[in-house]
Amino acid sequence: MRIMPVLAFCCLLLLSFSAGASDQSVLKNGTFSSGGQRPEDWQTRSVATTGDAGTVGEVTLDAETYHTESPSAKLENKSSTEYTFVSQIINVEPHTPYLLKGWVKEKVEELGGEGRGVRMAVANAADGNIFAVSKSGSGSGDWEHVEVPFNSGDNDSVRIFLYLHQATGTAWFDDIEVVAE
Ligand SMILES: [Ca+2]
Repeated sequence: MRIMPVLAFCCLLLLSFSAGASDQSVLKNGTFSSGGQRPEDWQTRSVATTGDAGTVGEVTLDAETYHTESPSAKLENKSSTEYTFVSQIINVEPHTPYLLKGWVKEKVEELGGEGRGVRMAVANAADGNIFAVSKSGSGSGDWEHVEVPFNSGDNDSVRIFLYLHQATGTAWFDDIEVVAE
């Protein structure tokens, strides 16, 4: 008779402990609230993906369009050959399931030949090879919740990518988190 309450208490303790742990994002500045012109803790880059370089896109902080709090990260491409992204290397426990999640808004005007549009992705920190990715966004719409489950495998760090790939238009990202599951 006395075992049940003890077991129940232990279960509650375990539940509250794991709930606390999973609330803790290992990603920094996922709200993009730190930084002046550029988001702090994130690397930003835009490259032309064809020989005729032309223009390259840009990453700014958008104080007008955001999910819960100003600002968001705004990625813009002027041609459908550009690839613009923000990325951050985070520490993870090896062989652990994680969830990359956040909010994405897109206004894609034209997708290039091999364009993958708007995506959130997880890559090996060492070589940048992507091993988990969200579905491709290539339209226009309001804020949408996106989740990318992944397992860290042998990695003790991974690189998170938020990108607008070979598409003309704009992608906004906000409230990005990575939590252990
Ligand atoms: Ca924000």
